[in-house]
Amino acid sequence: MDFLRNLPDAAVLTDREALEPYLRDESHVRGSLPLAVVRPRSAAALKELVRLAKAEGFGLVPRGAGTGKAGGCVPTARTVVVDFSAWPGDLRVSPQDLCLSAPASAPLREVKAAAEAQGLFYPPDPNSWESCALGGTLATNAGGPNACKYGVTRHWVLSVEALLEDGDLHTFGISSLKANAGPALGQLLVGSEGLFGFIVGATLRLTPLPREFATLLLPVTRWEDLLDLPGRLCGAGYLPSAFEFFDPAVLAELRAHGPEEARRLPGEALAVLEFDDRGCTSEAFLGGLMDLLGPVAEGLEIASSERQRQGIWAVRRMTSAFLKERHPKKVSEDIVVPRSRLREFFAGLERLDLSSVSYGHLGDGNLHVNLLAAGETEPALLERQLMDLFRLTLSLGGTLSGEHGIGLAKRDAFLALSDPGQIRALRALKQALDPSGIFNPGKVI
Ligand code: 2HG
Ligand code: ZN
Repeated sequence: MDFLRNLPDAAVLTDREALEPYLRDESHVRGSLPLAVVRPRSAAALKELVRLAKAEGFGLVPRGAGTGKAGGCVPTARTVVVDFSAWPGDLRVSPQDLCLSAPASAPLREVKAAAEAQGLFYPPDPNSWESCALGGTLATNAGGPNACKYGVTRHWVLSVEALLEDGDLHTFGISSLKANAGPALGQLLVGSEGLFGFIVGATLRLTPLPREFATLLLPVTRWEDLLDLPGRLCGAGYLPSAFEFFDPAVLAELRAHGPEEARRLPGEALAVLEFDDRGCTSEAFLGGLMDLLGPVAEGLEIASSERQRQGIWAVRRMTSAFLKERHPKKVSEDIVVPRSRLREFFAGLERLDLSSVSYGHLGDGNLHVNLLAAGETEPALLERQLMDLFRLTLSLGGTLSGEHGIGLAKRDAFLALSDPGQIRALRALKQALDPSGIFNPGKVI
């Protein structure tokens, strides 16, 4: 790649062997071999990259730690991958402003730990939280179990610094929750999957660290009995910090082939609920909760030690990798339906011509519907099955993705099923903010 030879402050990789790992993320999508991978270390490197991309007609694909689930960071044809792992910057916590600033390269694990060291909490907790980079979570607007109470990444972003098509870095937002001088342009970049520019750093909102947890295992014999619970709990004034579930098929598989902790899990189906409000372990709180949950549960268990709590979470956290290992070609979805429509959703799913298993974030309606036999299903049929699943989801006021994004994996369905006005608006924004089409071409739209 001759034209990248004089790029300042950047490592440039062009060996096929070095490029191979960039062809994939954690989705089932595979990319095309990029022209090169660049690891920029300064604004000057980015400025020159943007200039070259326009002059030579190649696209730029942003990459954090490659843990995405929708193919947002896999290269399309004639692109250079911009790997932000060497992007410089300090991680700084400001307890007085209840915020933290960090570069895109910061591991999310370190972001969360830095907040905790000051008695503060950064809630977004995607399953990859121990291995992903902050930049990727910003680009994809990552979620996780805690979204049930705390929302997703965008709800914790105060400001972003981003590379725009002029080749310069620009900052949107300030270190305060109140910033109302014009529309929140930074929010347009969060979750944009790099369509309008690349986020290189951010200032994140923090909140006091919860220190009291009630973690409950709620087994049921008829798993549909779980489906009204998220709505009923919220209606009664209880907001869990997480409300996860395993349907009977996932639970049976975990119990039969999972780790030691999974073998002891009770019930035919199971929910894991966690509360983190002050007082959530008091008799008064738990008593009220039992009145609500008791009639549904077949023997509720409350984790009695931090060790037991961590054991429960370890099982939940390994479920995605565990299923992937057992069904390497499975396709996993990330749909959302409103809490109040969960029962209708699963009744509708049963009527569809597809065989699926589900687990995930029941408390906010974000369901990981998995088609385990996708590898053996004829591609046209698989596509039809996924479209049926998406149509059912949309008919109930839901959406195609709650936390993983659209990327390449869901682009065609997104284009086919979205309101045409939404797609027109997105295309107009793309044209205005990236007229040369250099940022993450071929993704989302
Ligand atoms: C989870 O909740 C992750 O475990 C991954 O979002 C889900 O693999 C998946 O589809
Ligand atoms: Zn998830």
